[in-house]
Amino acid sequence: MLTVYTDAHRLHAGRAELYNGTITPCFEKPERADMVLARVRDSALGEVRAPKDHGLAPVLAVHDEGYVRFWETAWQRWSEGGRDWDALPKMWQVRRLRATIPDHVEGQLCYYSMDAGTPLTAGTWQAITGAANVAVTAADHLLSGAKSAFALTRPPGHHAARDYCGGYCYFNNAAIAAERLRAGGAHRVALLDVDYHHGNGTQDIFYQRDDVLFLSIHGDPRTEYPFFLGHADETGEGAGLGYNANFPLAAGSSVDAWFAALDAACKRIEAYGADALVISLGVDTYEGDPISRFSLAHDDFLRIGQRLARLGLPTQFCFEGGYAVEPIGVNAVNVLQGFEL
Ligand code: Q9C
Ligand code: ZN
Repeated sequence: MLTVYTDAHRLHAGRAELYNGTITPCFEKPERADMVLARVRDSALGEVRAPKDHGLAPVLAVHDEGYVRFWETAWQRWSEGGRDWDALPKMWQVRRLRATIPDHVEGQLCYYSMDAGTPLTAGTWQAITGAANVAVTAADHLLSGAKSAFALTRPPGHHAARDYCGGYCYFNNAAIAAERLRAGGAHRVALLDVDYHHGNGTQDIFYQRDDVLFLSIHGDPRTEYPFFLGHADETGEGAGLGYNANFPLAAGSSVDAWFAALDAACKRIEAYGADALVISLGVDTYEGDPISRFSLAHDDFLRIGQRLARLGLPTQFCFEGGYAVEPIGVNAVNVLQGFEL
């Protein structure tokens, strides 16, 4: 399987997030992707290729223009006058506050954010445009006839909606890939999110569409982040009604319950008649993850790949979460190797 990867992700190295009431070192750090890349190489998964530069058009195909332009100049504006530390939002446009975009960079960061876990850093723009290029390059590989591709994207993307960031995500890499596949001729794309957290951003982007079926298996938002989306009764809207499927599982659910949900999701994908599959591949479902509460073991990740392969679809994996850094490479690459068994 081809892996698409760029070192540009290292330029995004946030210092801190607000977690559990304290300012804590970021869980989402460069070592994560470095570990996955090292495992890709050690396991001889296949070629590792740098992305092509596709410019902003594929990003603008799923994100709001003002949102994208904000990120382009945000660090420069934030650091003018000598701030050389990261920015974090600390206020949100909640119910009955006006959705008016402020002029000030800090106000804009608040407007475009959903949490205080997602810092603006000196290299955020380089990293997020790099990750988008990784996702698009992998999608193009499928469009040229490949059976599979691994987009080793960092930072992750699935919490990022059309016009907001959150959950360590800025541009929605998997959504960008799905849109690219659609534009390149795939009539129906299924996008399955197996990260521990609900893919609220991806759901938001495709909620009113029937050409991209979104499915997500995740910790029940009644107790788990992102809290405000990901319930089972969210089934799509308008033309998209019936094309969104959430499989929330209580925190602490068994591995058997998780695989039963995966099986149900796969059956939905089969019934849909997808031409291509995008997997939002988070491995924070691992039993040792520091911020999540499922209990998949190393070998379970092989089983995920095997089950997905049975769908027989051209499949792109986009890397998302996973915060137990030491085993992150084994867990992620096990999915890819299981797929190829
Ligand atoms: N202070 C992914 O796995 N935790 N994101 C709370 C807000 C957020 C996880 C942060 C967890 C996000 C891609
Ligand atoms: Zn996650």
